[in-house]
Amino acid sequence: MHPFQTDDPHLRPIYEKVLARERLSANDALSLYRSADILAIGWMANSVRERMHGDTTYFNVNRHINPTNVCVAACRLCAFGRKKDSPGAYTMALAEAFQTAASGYTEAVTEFHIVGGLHPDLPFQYFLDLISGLKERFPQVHLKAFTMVEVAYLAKRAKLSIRETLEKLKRAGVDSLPGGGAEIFADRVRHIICDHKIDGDQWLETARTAHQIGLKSNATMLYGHIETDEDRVDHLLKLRTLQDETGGFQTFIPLAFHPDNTPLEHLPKTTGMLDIKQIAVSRLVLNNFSHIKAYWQMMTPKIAQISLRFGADDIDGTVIEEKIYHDAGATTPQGMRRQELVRLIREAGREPIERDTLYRSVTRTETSVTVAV
Ligand code: V47
Repeated sequence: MHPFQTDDPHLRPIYEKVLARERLSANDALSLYRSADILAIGWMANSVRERMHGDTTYFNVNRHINPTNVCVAACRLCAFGRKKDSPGAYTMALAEAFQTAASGYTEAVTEFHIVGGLHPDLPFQYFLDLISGLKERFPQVHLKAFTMVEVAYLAKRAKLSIRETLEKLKRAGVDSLPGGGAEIFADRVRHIICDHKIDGDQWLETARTAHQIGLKSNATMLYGHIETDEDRVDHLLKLRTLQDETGGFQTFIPLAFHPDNTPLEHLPKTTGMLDIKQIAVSRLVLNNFSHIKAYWQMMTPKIAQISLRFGADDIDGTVIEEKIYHDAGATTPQGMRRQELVRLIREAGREPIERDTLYRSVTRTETSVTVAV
């Protein structure tokens, strides 16, 4: 590796810390956000990434299922949710959800990623039946289902505690939780972009409870709207603190805000510089997270590929049918073939490793799939 170089005096002390494997402070994180020396920041993030994973880059073969877009919340950040009787509102009957899961299904699929709106009428039993029905039909597929926001809403509607709700979901077959709904924890921002959601502390508390009962989860941060650098740093440090306590987060996924078709449509889109810097800052600040994911659907395959040399070690999966970003104007394909993901990773000079949701490597022979335990 070539030597570290920078003209930015604020980055030197951060470099010393990175070399010594010391944790970065809030001020260090702010200096990273405020520096334009993307190559120096990327050098540091890449060195941490290679220290942790070498050239290994993870991807998986997954399918997204969004059982309903009906949502009582009316978050300004969202183009996906609909009121119950609005045009375009849909709710899948259970049979339809099972059919969606089966369409395009091959033995290669190892994960269903299941998230949806906060439906005012669907009973908790619908979600339990959805999960147990999927488990029965696809027993080898990992069910990564329901964000902390959905779990908290289901608990409220079923008049159960968060713990009881999570326990019932786990018993029905939920294997882990995705990282959505975290947005930005700062109240000031949340009031504007997602006023109807649980607050940041409730999101963190729900994640804590999930981890305590043995469910792993991911974590996300939505950036590139009205948040400040300080808000982003606050968000990252809150996640780092909870991770110290539970160790239950697997992957951090920074999500770039897509404004089209949302009430915040007037905001500009994120730039390549910010997208790449966000990946690098995440890798450097979240030293207790094993994985940083460059979600190609959100970043575009081209930026996600470059991110693999700026701190990211995961590029997500085949997805098959993405709705949340495409309703908000994403122009990426709705799914990507396995070979195409492999090519993106190889051309970045990295080694593709297919993983399951728990980061165990998946090896394939022509007729069978084996997950190493
Ligand atoms: O929580 C919604 C975001 C999230 C918009 O855990 C938007 O592996 C940008 O969490 N522009 C859902 N973002 C997606 C998500 C996710 C995706 C991939 C993998 C994983 C994982 C999780 O999408 C929401 C919200 O933060 N979102 N609307 C929008 N207009």
